[in-house]
Amino acid sequence: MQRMLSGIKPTGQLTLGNYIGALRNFVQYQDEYEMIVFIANLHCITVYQEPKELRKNLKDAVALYLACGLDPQKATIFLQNDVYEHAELGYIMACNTYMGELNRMTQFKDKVAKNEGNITAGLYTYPCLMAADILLYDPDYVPVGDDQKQHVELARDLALRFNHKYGDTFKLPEPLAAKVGARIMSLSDPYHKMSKSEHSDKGCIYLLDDPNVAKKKIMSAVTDSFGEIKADKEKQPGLYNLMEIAAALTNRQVSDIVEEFKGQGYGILKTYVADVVAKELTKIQERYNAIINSDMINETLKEGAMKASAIAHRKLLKVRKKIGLEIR
Ligand code: ATP
Ligand code: LTN
Repeated sequence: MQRMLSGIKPTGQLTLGNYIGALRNFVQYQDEYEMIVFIANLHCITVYQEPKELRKNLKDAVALYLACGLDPQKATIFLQNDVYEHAELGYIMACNTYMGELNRMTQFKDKVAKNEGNITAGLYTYPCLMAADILLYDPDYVPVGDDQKQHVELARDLALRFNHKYGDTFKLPEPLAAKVGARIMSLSDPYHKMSKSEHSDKGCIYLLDDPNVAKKKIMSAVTDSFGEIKADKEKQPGLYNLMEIAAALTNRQVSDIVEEFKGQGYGILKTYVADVVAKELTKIQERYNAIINSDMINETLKEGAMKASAIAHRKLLKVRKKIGLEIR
């Protein structure tokens, strides 16, 4: 069975974008691949997080992973810092990465351009830790959204360089883009992705939003004044985004939804999308409520860390030996 690995960085509450672009696909992949997913808590702190809030977000993220259908019997689910090997290999990767390579990372450049101040060294070397997260497990595929593709490509370059310098050690990972919904857009500004780091809440649906609040957000989503239901992503990005959300959640094609609503008003389409989203959130939240105060979270993380550590430990030993760090 081929192996797949991905991480999610819950610096806030998980969104419908995370669900459609990532989580939901992981649930499908767990039947076809040996799936490893982790909560990238070390990545979260590259930007300051209020500790109490971070703890809540991390716990919610695990509960939501499970509520969305990830099954700890099938997938290995763990917290990044429970497996110490990530930090050590992250450091080793940083020693094999050129500053020029990190300077080219668009995500870092964007953050610097926004000039939010207090940019940390951790944020700069983030891609080295991400490379370690991946290379420790020799995955065949790394499913990520568009924004993370460049980081996976760097991991691949670093693996190649390491193999060349020290002999065959790492498998070269391939990024894998989601089929539908790789980029769900903000409801209030369809030119930007739906994101938890957005300033206004109106454009972003959270998985733990009250379903009625989510419905209202959909009903007031920005569309256009053409007044015609068509699948035109360029000219009618808001409308297209709504149809893409519904298509992803119902396993339909956008063209199929266009056929159904052609000639009708936007309001009717929005009501349909709002109902689809509210139904999905209700289903997820029912399971979340059953999980959040149960032992399932601790058990899942303990079991997951044990399984992941066994793989990561073997790989790190090999790396230490290849570099010449081991003298026993
Ligand atoms: P931020 O929203 O703060 O920029 P993020 O949501 O991209 O962060 P993660 O929580 O690590 O950061 O994202 C987890 C996964 O969800 C990634 O693979 C990411 O590409 C995907 N994802 C995030 N937002 C969207 C979106 N709007 N549409 C589709 N996929 C998304
Ligand atoms: N950088 C990613 C989260 C992440 C990740 C990984 C994804 C950290 N390590 C390894 C895939 C593989 C993000 O911000 N979404």
